[in-house]
Amino acid sequence: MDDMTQAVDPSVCQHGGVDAVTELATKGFVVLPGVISEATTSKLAAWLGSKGVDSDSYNYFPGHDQARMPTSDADVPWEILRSEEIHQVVRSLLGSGYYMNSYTGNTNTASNDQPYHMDCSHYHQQPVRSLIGVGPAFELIVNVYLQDTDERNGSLDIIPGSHLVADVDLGEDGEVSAECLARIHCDDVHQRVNLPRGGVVIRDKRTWHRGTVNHSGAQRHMVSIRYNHKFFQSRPQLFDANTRESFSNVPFDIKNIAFAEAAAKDVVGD
Ligand SMILES: O=C(O)CCC(=O)C(=O)O
Repeated sequence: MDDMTQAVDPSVCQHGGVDAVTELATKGFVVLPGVISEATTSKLAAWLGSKGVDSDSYNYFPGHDQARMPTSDADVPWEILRSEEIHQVVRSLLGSGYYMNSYTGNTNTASNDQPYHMDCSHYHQQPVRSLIGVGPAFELIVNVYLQDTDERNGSLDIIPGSHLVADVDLGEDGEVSAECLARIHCDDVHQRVNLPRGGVVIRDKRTWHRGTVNHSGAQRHMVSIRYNHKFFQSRPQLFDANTRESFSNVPFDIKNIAFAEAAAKDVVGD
């Protein structure tokens, strides 16, 4: 019932003439330029730059590092968490009752491209996928660039439509085999996502992608927030107690948000 009352007509999710929901469902990602203000992006970039990265928590190569995001009311980027442009799209794919299951950042100073990878596995094993396909989207990642981002400083590289490829071999860490990449003519179809600061990429977590080398000599910051379908198991996301009121009007379910005094915090998402 709540799915019906909160349903969004996908056709209203237009962004610069692009039907965002169709793009996300068919290509596995959608690009929404100019969503988040300069005030928010520069404040958050400065905050992340002042904290340093969790260099024990890198993805594939040092320099593709996880960054802790602010959890205090004054520093949480509420504009990103509440953005109706973002949530219209997320709601259209995941329905009502979805929630934020990871709240983190990626700081890139890398001198290597990551391998193309999936951030998760498919729901079904290969024999079942070959019968009924890959199934529905259940996890979406919202990435926000906090500075102008392109080939110079490590923009994302994504393979359109790859979330729907049922016949995929993944390594231990989700890396896609060379044979699978060749089969879909990766060199011809891959796409660099270059965007001015404040641009948003919403991607199905299954879409093959990689972080790329940063030649700029400066840190490249990117927000990475994961929203999950309500059927997916949640895990606690810890914020400072002073955010309790601000969380009362976010457009997603807060069943897994936990509030704690600042001293007790120790979580990094993925
Ligand atoms: O930080 C980056 O450039 C990309 C990070 C990413 O997408 C990943 O680690 O899966």
